[in-house]
Formats: sequence, structure tokens, C-alpha cells
Amino acid sequence: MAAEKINIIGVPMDLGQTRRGVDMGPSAIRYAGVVERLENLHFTIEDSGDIKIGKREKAMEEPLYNLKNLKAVSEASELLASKVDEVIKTGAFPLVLGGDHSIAIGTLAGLAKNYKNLGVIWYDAHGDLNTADTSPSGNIHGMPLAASLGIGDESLTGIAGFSPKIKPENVVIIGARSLDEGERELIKEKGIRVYTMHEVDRLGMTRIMEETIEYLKDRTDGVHLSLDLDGLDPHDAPGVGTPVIGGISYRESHLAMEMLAESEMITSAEFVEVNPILDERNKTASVAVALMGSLFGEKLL
Ligand code: EXY
Ligand code: MN
Ligand code: MN
Ligand code: MN
Repeated sequence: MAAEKINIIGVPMDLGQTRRGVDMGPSAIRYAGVVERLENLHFTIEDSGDIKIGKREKAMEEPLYNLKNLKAVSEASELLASKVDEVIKTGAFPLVLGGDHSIAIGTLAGLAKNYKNLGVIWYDAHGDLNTADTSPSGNIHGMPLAASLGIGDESLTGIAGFSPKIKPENVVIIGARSLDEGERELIKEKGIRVYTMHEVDRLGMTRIMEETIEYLKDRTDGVHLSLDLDGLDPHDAPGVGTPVIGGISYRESHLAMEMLAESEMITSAEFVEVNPILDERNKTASVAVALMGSLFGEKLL
């Protein structure tokens, strides 16, 4: 990791989906010891506290279009984008704690102000490539990757005043096993590189990470890891709002983080969708912290 300072930004966002509790994700991750874990690796940690999140719309206030809590999500995205931009300019590594995955819209907006060719590793059971037109739910946490590619409603694509934030050829999705029809079409149309669970089983995580690192290394000027805990199997990470069976194991995930640490390629990260209400004794937050340890270079010997 090039940066010696890590700046933690909490985003207690739960408006990108409908289940309660994911707003407590940043607290649960802090409680699981993120600061101590990274200080042990000799990083200087600054905790910026939490971004302010607006109110959930009542059902009767919902606009007719298929984007729940659009106003509050886009306002929080603007705040987060500014904060991430500010942190990068101090030379620190931005480590964003979610919150539901809609927060990636703001994270990527802030990052894209600083990187012309930002790479993104999207570790997730889902593609998060929906728009209001293709989404079966209207939940914005199913849309952040599309929005960052400049696809979808202007209130989401236009955060920080420019679009797109990233290029499809700079994205690698790992762990996908639940994709909607519109997402499949978009993946084909844009030629996005996806390692589904089929490839995880068939190639193994070692080869997937080797290929991902090789693929992103020369074409990008920074690489963001957007890790949705539902990318892991629900057995290992039960505290998530949209679990999908048959996911990436805890061990495979550690290996992936260790290989990213060795690559020294990652310039920012976010860990999202930790929902302590649905969790078992803070297991999922603890898994997130353990994976952060590996990502930042923790070794047994
Ligand atoms: N594809 C489904 C939807 O758009 O509603 C489910 C999305 C879940 C998104 C999670 C966070 O990664
Ligand atoms: Mn996601
Ligand atoms: Mn997901
Ligand atoms: Mn290991």
C-alpha cells in the first residue's frame, strides 16, 4: 500500500434498499476493531466520522419513477464525493464503510475527480448494473455500477457535475451469481469483464486474481476495491440484506485480499452492506475487518 495514512469515512446509508439496519454497518465495523487492526499494521488512522444521511421517503411521497429515496441518496452521494476527494488530496487512502452499496455512487464520483483511468474491482453477488428502467425493485443499491458508468437517471450519473466516472473496460466484477436481464444485456453490450461463481469454481481464486491484476495493471492509474459482503457466501457473511447462496468463501476472499496487497495496486476501498440486525454476533463486520487486515498487508509470519 503506497499511502501510510488511512482515512476512514463512515456512510450510515440505508435508503438504497428497504431493509432496516444497514445504517448501523459503520458502527458495527468500528466495534469489530477496524482502527486497532490497521494501527497494528503501522498505518496512521484518521476516522472522519460519518456522512450525514437524509430521511426515508414515506410510501405516499415516493415519486412515480422507479428510484426509491432518490433525493436523499443523491444528496448523500454529493457529500461523500466531496469528502473522498478531500481525503485523496491529503495523500491518505480513503477507506469507506457502508451502508448499502448505493454509496459507491458518491465514492466513485470523489475518486474519479482524481483518476482519469480509475480501475474498479466489484466484489459482489450482484452486478449493480440496473437503471430505473431495468430494476425489479427500484432500490438504488442495485444501480451504482451503472450510474458510475454514466447509465441511468441524471440525478445519479451527474454527481459531482460530470459523467461518466469510469470506463467499462476498467471494471472487473467478481463473484456474480444473481443478474437481472437488463444487467446481462449491459454486460454484453459494454464488454464488462465478469468472473461469475462458475469461473470462481472452475479457475479458482488464484487465477482470477492473477488475471484481474494483469488486466488492470497497465490500463489504470488507480484501482478501487468495492467489496459488497454479499459477494461472500451467506454462511461466512450472514449479516447482509440480499444474501445469495453459493458465494465466495472466507478463505478465497482472504486469498483475494492478500494477492491485492501483494500487487500494491489498490488506491481506495469500500466495504458495504454489513447489516448488524441480520448478523450473528457481529460476524459479518468481523469478517470485513479481517479482510481489511489482509488487504492492508497483514501476514501470519
Ligand atoms: N438486482 C436486484 C435489484 O436491482 O433489485 C438486487 C440488487 C441487490 C444489490 C446488492 C447490493 O448488491
Ligand atoms: Mn452490491
Ligand atoms: Mn450485492
Ligand atoms: Mn492466506
